[in-house]
Amino acid sequence: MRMISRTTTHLVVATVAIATLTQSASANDSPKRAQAQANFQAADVDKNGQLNSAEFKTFINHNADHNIGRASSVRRFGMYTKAFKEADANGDGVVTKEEIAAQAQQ
Ligand SMILES: [Ca+2]
Ligand SMILES: [Ca+2]
Repeated sequence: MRMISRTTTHLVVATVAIATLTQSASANDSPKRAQAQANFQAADVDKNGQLNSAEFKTFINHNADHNIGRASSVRRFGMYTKAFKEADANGDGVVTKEEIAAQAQQ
């Protein structure tokens, strides 16, 4: 009887620990996503909702400042053009929010 109650206690503790971990992971993720959106707005100088290559470079630099995704590596190695081509999924020369969101989910 005593064994059973101890096992149950352990299970409850483990479940709470997992729930806490999951919550903190999403809590960390959400402000970064909000920051990335703010960076997109700030980088989109002409406010057309899309980033051309110059605006995209600004976007990467803002993201690197906030340690978002691979931006700091892109900035360190100066790989803006490569990153821009990767983000521009349909190759029309501008990067939309949707294209960035799709890339972030990969
Ligand atoms: Ca723009
Ligand atoms: Ca595009």
